[in-house]
Amino acid sequence: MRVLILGGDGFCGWPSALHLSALGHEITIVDNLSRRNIDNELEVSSLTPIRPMRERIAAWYEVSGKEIKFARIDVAREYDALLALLREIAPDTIVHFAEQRAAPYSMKSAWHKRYTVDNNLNATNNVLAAIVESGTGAHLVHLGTMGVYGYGTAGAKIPEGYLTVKIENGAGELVETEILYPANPGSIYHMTKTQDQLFFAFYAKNDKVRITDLHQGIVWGTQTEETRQDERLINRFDYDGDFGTVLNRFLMQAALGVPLTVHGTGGQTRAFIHIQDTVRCIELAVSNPPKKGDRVCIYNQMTETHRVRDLAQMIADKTGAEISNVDNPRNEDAENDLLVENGRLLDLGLQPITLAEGLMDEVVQVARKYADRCDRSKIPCVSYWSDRAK
Ligand code: NAD
Ligand code: USQ
Repeated sequence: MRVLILGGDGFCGWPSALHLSALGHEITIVDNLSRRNIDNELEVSSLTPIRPMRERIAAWYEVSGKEIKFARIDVAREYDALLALLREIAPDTIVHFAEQRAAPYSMKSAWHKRYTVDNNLNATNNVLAAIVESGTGAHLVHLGTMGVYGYGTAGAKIPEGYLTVKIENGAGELVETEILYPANPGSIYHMTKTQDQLFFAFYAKNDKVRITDLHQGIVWGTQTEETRQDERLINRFDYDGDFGTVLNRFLMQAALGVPLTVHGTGGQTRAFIHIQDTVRCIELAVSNPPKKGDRVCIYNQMTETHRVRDLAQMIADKTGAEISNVDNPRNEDAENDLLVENGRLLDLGLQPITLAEGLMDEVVQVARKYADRCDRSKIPCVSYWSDRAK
């Protein structure tokens, strides 16, 4: 298959591009390198020494004999270039990772809120409009988030996208229907993903675009089978207060011997998935497109749930790290339970990797190896959800 990977320079996009290339797909990465520029803005860099895109691609060719093409396009702003690329390549599938993905970054200031909304919503709408205008009929696979649902539960498992409800009609009868599970975003970033869902529902209905939306949990780990093959293929490792996600941050903090930064009581329960499973899920989504005219195909892409304080305790027990309960910069429930349906990817053949010592050790080893690249002043999260929290 010809596959475009939008956002293919990023943490999930790069290993996914390599994995699909290893499977024999013809890969073109599209990226505007905005994530690398945000590192410049925040004066931080990936803990791992990621190489420039051309060097990454050349290394992959040396290692695998497979070519990956690269186009530097801003998907949110350069619509004509995107359309021309779609016409030139006529992709069978487009995997869309190209959004600003950090909740704290999206809440930093009015500028960051506006940037996140402009970037993410225009990127998604541009891709959809270009699929329609180019007439390629490409299947769009999008990375959504578990955060579209919020993290609460009414006692039942959160379904994969759609909720069956009964409403009373004018004649007093109960009528059954299906709706998108009610959106409940917890940050401007998460809100853009809830709005993406409406774009997808509309384009699937109106233009019969084939769309898969993957509601992914928090990704942890760094390396995959392919990125491990050469130092120059190494994946990103974000550890800073804006882009570092909780489990990788804790593992890095343990490796450095600094206290684990648990927000509040650490009672937040979240969904997790290892990066190796992310790339496998992308493979499964790419190989199982919905039919033309189908509603949006939604999967919950997560393999396990954990409470933040339990994760911290597990790592502390293993490494002797201290736990520090810091004021929570976010507006979120101090404690929540989370029950999630995730049978659809399992039915397609996903064999989940769960939080295992070996894998956690690997992340700690990676963190130790590059510890001298860490700027400790960038560890605290200093992006606040409201003035009250300052
Ligand atoms: P990332 O920031 O590492 O990668 C995103 C890539 O997209 C970057 O290389 C960036 O330069 C590029 N990009 C952003 N806007 C663009 C634009 N307008 N035009 C072209 N390129 C653009 O993020 P990631 O962790 O790889 O996340 C990828 C996707 O997966 C995101 O949509 C994110 O919401 C979703 N996701 C990530 C996680 C996680 O834990 N990392 C969890 C759930 C969902
Ligand atoms: N947290 C801590 N200490 C830290 C960092 C975070 O206690 O040092 C807490 C946060 O307060 C939050 C939880 O850990 O309760 C998760 O935070 P996170 O930064 O790991 O995850 P989140 O902001 O939700 O965002 C990440 C990705 C995002 C993706 C989302 C999936 O950055 O792209 O969409 O995970 S999900 O959480 O399932 O919505």
